[in-house]
Amino acid sequence: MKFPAWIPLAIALLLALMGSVYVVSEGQSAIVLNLGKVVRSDVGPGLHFKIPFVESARVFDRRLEVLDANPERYLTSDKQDFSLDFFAIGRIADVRAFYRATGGDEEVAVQRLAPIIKNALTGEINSRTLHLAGEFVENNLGTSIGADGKVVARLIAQQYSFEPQCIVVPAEMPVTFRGTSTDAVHGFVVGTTNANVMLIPGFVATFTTAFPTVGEQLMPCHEYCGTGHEAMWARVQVLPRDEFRANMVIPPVDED
Ligand SMILES: [Cu+2]
Repeated sequence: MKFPAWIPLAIALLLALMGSVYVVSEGQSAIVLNLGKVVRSDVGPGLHFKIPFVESARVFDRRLEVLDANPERYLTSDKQDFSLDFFAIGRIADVRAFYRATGGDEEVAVQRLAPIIKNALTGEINSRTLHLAGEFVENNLGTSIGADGKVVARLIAQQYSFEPQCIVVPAEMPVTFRGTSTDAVHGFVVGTTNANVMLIPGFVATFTTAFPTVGEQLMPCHEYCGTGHEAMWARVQVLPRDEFRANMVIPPVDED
């Protein structure tokens, strides 16, 4: 008996009609759900099959996407008015985890991520009481080595000086600066490094840099902050690593 040629064609057509075929393009990744449960993930580009009716496929873009937040007016705890605007770039690293966390809805992901990013950016702190308790009390200023071995330099800017006046750092090691202002907006640059930040009341500015060479660098305020601005500067003393360790008199600070 001869097998009619139209039968396989008809079956293929039927399967396609029943939704058993799905396509994943370049830059995308898919998961297959069986009655709502993830049964296959990380399905790469190509033509794929699934069980009709029971299984469904969700395709996600894995390319970089931009999260653009709307500018928001922001009042710090000491009633300074700022407008905060930011964007973030990211992509879905784990499609299965993304689906579990958001139900596959990118809008949900944005709603969850935006406040986390915003909090990290604002790092709110009360500039009127920061000298009384917490990270920026006087004996916590300057350089310290944390329990994790990382070097942190904390400073405060105020009209018209930096506290401390001299920051001692080790050469050839990452140093994280954490600074804030108690009054006006100040700025600071460190000598010839790429360190250049604004110190704004109510916010903690933080950056990490390294000093390749031993020696002294000037750290002037570079944002006009009032009549005494010209005289507002501090120094960064870069010591050889061993000498720095030997000179550390400030006890390690507990981060909490
Ligand atoms: Cu200034």
